[in-house]
Amino acid sequence: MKRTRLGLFGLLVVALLFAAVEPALAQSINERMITNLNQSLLYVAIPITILVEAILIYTVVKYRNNDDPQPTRENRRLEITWTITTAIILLFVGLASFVVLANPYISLVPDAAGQQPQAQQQVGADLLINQSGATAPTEGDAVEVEIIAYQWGWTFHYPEAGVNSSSTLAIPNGTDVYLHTTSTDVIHAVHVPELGLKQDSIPGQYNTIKTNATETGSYQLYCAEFCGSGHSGMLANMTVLPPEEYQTWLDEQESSGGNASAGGNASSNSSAIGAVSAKPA
Ligand SMILES: [Cu+2]
Repeated sequence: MKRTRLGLFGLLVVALLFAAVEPALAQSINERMITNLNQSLLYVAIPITILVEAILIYTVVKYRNNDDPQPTRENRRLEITWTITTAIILLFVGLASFVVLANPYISLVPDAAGQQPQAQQQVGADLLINQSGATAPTEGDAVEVEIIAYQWGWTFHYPEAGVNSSSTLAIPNGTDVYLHTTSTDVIHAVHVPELGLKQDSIPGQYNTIKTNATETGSYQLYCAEFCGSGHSGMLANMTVLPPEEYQTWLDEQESSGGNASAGGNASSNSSAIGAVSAKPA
């Protein structure tokens, strides 16, 4: 049975090595973490699948003409081996998942009082530090956007600039962005699959997504919660711009008097449909 044990440990080592390999570039920190975790779990699952199927096929073929099958006798070493191996694998899966799930980019937990999203407090704290310290606010400062969902469209509100946009959610790349979402009627959900973003928009409360987009480009924003007959048209364009272009965009919205009434309906949102696909600039 020594060979079996060596084989099992060999497979485990190979799986963990694969898991340590850095995967391809992702468009955001959120997306990279999710993809990393998926790949890590896959690299663990594939060797296990192959091992189990191989033993199954081997057993079926070898004993296919056995009219008098005998039960397996106790084998303590084999039992200890598979118990420890399984424990290591489960620990790896549990720890890897926990590290990702507990990360603020994946699940931002509101504070205990439930009054204010933790993100807003963090941003507030950052601003205080910047104001009291010698350093002026930089381009690295976090950006906050309020995403208001309604039947059937979106309003993207930029509180610092006092700007509203209905068809485009623009953010700068390489910057922490907090998206606080709520709804004015029924439950909707913000979903940008290519950036690994998803959060429910619920009337009467704010849910916050923290993200940091690494690649510039245009991405499709969907409503991911069925919300009535206009649900399928509830789309918008999420654009990740270099910080200077983002500032220009914001100034343009400001000067053109970008406000909630500017095309805040389903038909104007549908104009974004053709314009969006992942095209890194
Ligand atoms: Cu919706």
